[in-house]
Amino acid sequence: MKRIIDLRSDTVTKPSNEMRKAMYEAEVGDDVFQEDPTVNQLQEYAAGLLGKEAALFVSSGVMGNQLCLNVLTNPGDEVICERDAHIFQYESGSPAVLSGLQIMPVPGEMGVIMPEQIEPCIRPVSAYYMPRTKVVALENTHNRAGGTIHPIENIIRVKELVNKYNLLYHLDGARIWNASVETGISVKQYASYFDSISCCLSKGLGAPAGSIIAGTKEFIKEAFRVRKAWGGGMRQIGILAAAGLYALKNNINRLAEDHKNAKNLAAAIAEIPSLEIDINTVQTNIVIFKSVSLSVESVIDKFKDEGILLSEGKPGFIRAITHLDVSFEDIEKTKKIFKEIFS
Ligand code: TLP
Repeated sequence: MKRIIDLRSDTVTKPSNEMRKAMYEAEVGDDVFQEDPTVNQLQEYAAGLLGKEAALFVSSGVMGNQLCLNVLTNPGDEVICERDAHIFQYESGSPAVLSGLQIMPVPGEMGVIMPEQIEPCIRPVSAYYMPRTKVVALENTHNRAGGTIHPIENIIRVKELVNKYNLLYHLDGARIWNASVETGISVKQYASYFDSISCCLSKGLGAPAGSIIAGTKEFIKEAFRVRKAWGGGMRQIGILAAAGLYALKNNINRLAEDHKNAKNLAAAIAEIPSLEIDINTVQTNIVIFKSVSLSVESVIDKFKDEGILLSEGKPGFIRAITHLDVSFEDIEKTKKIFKEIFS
């Protein structure tokens, strides 16, 4: 059978044999009673890694972000985020549906929004006829911007603004591990500026499902309650938590390899005249580019015929993501196919 090189997302990773072994051997209990030892272990380990008082294992990145927003806000509040943020573009309008929130999207540069852009968007407290600004949410790394890393200096400057206006600060850190590995800044430091953080175990880290949210004990206690209300209370879920624990303990540092592979591929794309790529955005494991000669659909189809799967990054753009099931050799083969298709 022809080997498929799946670059559609880092969500497509499959659990390795070692991870499956950890899942098989996991001790389990009823997590709705908070009696699953493996879930409890994962939550404690993740809280320690992120430097937060407590953490909660949730089913997905969307659930993580939405639980955080729900707990931080009241209906009618407003959340400021970058216009291409996942919570605004790809979470099915959940801030409105699940929490009665309105989003104030701010157009950013490489996924970054500056305090100078955010400040004019903050509603005056005296304006009772306006929504109340409650949360500023950042995304790091930024998916739609191409896996870009949010500069720590700007995270700190936005934090100062958040403090000045008594707001709360959320991080969609679905790929915070990638940012940390690339910059050498610990996830603990990244998380330290935020009231809540959501991070995925099922992307580059290779777990089959699950995300972690973290914050104060009080915050997590309320998130635990809301998770149950939303039908997210699971039972002998230690089987999945074991995969998450394995991922956190074994698969973070190797993300550097994915970043090397992405840069290798991006450099080859940059040499093809009919393709446009901003090489500055290729900072971690995502490569976003545009074809001037072919539609997104036909590029995806042509690569599919060659056994290489790509996806649409944002309208008009094609996305390739590297991950632990994509090797150096796979990238070399992909580069060859690029040359053939676009020669
Ligand atoms: N991203 C997926 C798609 O939804 C686009 C992908 O293939 O990249 N935050 C960020 C920054 C994300 O990229 C994603 C998933 C999520 C949250 C949601 O995670 P899941 O899919 O676990 O709900």
